[in-house]
Amino acid sequence: MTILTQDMIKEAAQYIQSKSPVTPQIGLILGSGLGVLAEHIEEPISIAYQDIPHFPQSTVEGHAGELLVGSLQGVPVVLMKGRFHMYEGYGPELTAFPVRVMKELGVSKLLVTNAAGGINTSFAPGDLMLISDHINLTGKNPLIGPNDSEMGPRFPDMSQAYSRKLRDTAKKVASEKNVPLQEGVYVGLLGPTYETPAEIVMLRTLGGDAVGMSTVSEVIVARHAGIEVLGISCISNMASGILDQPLSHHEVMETTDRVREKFLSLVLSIIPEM
Ligand code: R1P
Repeated sequence: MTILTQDMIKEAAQYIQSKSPVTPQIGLILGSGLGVLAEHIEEPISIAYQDIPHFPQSTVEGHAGELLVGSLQGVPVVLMKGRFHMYEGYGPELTAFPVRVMKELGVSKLLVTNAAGGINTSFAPGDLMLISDHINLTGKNPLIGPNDSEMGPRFPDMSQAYSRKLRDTAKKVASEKNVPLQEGVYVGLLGPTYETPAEIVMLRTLGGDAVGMSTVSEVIVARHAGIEVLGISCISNMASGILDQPLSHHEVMETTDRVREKFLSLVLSIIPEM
């Protein structure tokens, strides 16, 4: 476990502030293959993760390892083109370190996105799913260890981990833009293996609609820090055992590329309404 101190958070934030004068209101984390949104940032300042003090490095295809500060539809934002996963060898607190830095930069709302396998058999690859809630089955929690009460409470409330208000806004925008939007529960696992068919049956029985290997740590830290969260999954494939075909990250990337216009249309319209 890495103990992340206020000093480390401040050092990272100060480095970013030294590159850009923008005070971001919204933070965005772009999942596998969903980095296309970064192309729409106005007057972007791009910072490589490797240059930011204490930031981990992105090692997964489809995660560029680049932080952008600028504005989206006129709203000041900080955007992560690529995230960190525990299967890369990082502890949960490190995967969520950027959320702490976002808070220090002034962020009050977070939009998390990910590529996820569809567990709900009424879903289809290419669907977008509003995350209504999550089940953390990683066996890890980024808040393990001493609690710094200046950062947040020892026992954070998770009863509305994904803000109902922001979900209502997303649903309203999706209907105005005629973008079909599923809604469901995201199950976070450790990875990096995809699930077995038996595991998918179990996850469906537990109430999961989509499954992935990210997001839950980021959302836990965001809620600890008092940041409101909106989450959108791109159903990149049907989970194991539903279709008679093997799963691959290649397919995940292909699907996220195919839905890019729909994803962009939805997210770009949601941002000014958040
Ligand atoms: C597997 O194909 C990868 O895609 C998803 C899974 O979590 C895993 O990392 O990536 P994101 O959750 O980062 O979108």
